[in-house]
Amino acid sequence: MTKEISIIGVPMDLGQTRRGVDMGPSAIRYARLSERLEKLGYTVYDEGDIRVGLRERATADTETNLKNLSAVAEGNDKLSQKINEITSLGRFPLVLGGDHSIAIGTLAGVAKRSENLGVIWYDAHGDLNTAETSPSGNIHGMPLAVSLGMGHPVLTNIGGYTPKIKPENIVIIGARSLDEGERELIKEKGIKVYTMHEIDRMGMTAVMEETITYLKERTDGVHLSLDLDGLDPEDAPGVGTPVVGGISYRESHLAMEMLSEANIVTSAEFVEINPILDEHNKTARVAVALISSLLGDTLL
Ligand code: B3U
Ligand code: MN
Ligand code: MN
Repeated sequence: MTKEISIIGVPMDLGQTRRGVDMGPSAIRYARLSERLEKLGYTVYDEGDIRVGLRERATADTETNLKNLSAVAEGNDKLSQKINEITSLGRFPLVLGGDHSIAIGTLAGVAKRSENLGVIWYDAHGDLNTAETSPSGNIHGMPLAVSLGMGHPVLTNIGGYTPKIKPENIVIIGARSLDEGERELIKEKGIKVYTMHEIDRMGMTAVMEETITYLKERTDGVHLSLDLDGLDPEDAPGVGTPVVGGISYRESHLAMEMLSEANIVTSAEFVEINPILDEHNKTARVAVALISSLLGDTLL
């Protein structure tokens, strides 16, 4: 893996309705991300934050039920351009959220250089809703569907092409809150999912071994999209939509360490940290610890 990392903050809170998730990038930087990565031998370029527009006055787009559609699209467009600059320099893009709607821009950027991009979606949710199936109109519940080419064209066409990824190149890990439309889509498209049931039953070691083998066979790069609500709220309380019964801190570390050993991850994002809902920046510190493990920190 390249020893050059670019950090991009995306203070986006328009993909959902709770305030505070826009402070995620600051909280992660405050938890000493750059210092940790420099200690691991990386050259770190902090690219600062992408400028995100303002919350729109109307609660939802009048013709769809999508909240803050143009501002979310605009922020993601800027993000995808920034990612293109970074990958063209051969650096590893590390994106800090912000709510999960920013995966639309990250994937638009990273998938441009990849015929067969793999995606690990580490999340309590599927984020596979469209305007038609969404119970909330919140775009942070839609980025995986958008990246598959499903959803409003203003979102699916970000980066100037669609789709970004193929359903068979996705692995969802940690799911335990899926809407009806998402379940149907998972079955229809044959998306690989390890719910909490499989994690309990097989153990995280086997889940990650299978995931790594599966993605190695069919992809030419892997994007890790890690929503902190994939973890149990005991370990990561600072998230907007906590769901009980999640992945533990230890299991998450193991998953990151196994990905590091396999050396398959080519870009990553850590999202949904809400410092207002957090306890003394615990969730941001967890994110920094997981990022370090992903990027090669070993205990010895
Ligand atoms: N699936 C629900 C809830 C949700 C999705 N992502 C989060 N919450 N964080 C929705 O609104 O689409
Ligand atoms: Mn998510
Ligand atoms: Mn989630």
